[in-house]
Amino acid sequence: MQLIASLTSPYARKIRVLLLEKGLPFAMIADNPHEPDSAVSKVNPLGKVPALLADDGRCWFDSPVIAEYLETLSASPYFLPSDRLGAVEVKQIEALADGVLDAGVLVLLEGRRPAAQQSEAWCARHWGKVEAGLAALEARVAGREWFVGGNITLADIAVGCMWGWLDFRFPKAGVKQKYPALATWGDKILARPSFVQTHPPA
Ligand SMILES: N[C@@H](CCC(=O)N[C@@H](CS)C(=O)NCC(=O)O)C(=O)O
Repeated sequence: MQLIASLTSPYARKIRVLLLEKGLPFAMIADNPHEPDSAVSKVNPLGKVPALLADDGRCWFDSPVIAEYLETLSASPYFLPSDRLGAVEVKQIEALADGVLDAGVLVLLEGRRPAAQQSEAWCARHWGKVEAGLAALEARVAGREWFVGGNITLADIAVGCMWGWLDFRFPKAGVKQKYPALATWGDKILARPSFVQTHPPA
């Protein structure tokens, strides 16, 4: 398998963590999706990382789809519960974590536009989604070891990648102080070898 990914993408990190946790061998093709001639634009019409080139020649994107695809391979441990409702619950948390990222990415990119073109209202609107998502995740994880059930699932991996990315891109936002249950939980998941190995470069 080949994974087209950037080293800083939290969506790609989700897949790299899953591959490592499952012990599935893969070749990483480091790519910059923002370059016009990016490798990913040749296989994903949306031009976004990650994209997975499977051994049977198929190409999968985006990260929630790749995560589900990996569950179809005979590679334990599995990160979606076998009961379908439990799996939907996990996917709901994944969607929330990814949605926090989507909003955070919009704020990050807005901040890279020329100062005169930036909109404070736009940033406030999308940062509001980040805060609302974090508040919901804080309430969910308080007093729990894992987000769904008694074992690590895709929900935990998705939230862990989102939490690590916020610290990477918005270290001064104060989210660790504001969301202490998430912070304690985050310290634990980010210490797993699969997360340590995929830490974004400085
Ligand atoms: N929903 C997608 C989001 C992927 C995404 O936004 N990736 C970013 C990198 S973090 C990207 O490739 N951006 C390039 C672009 O938007 O052109 C997923 O979960 O895979």
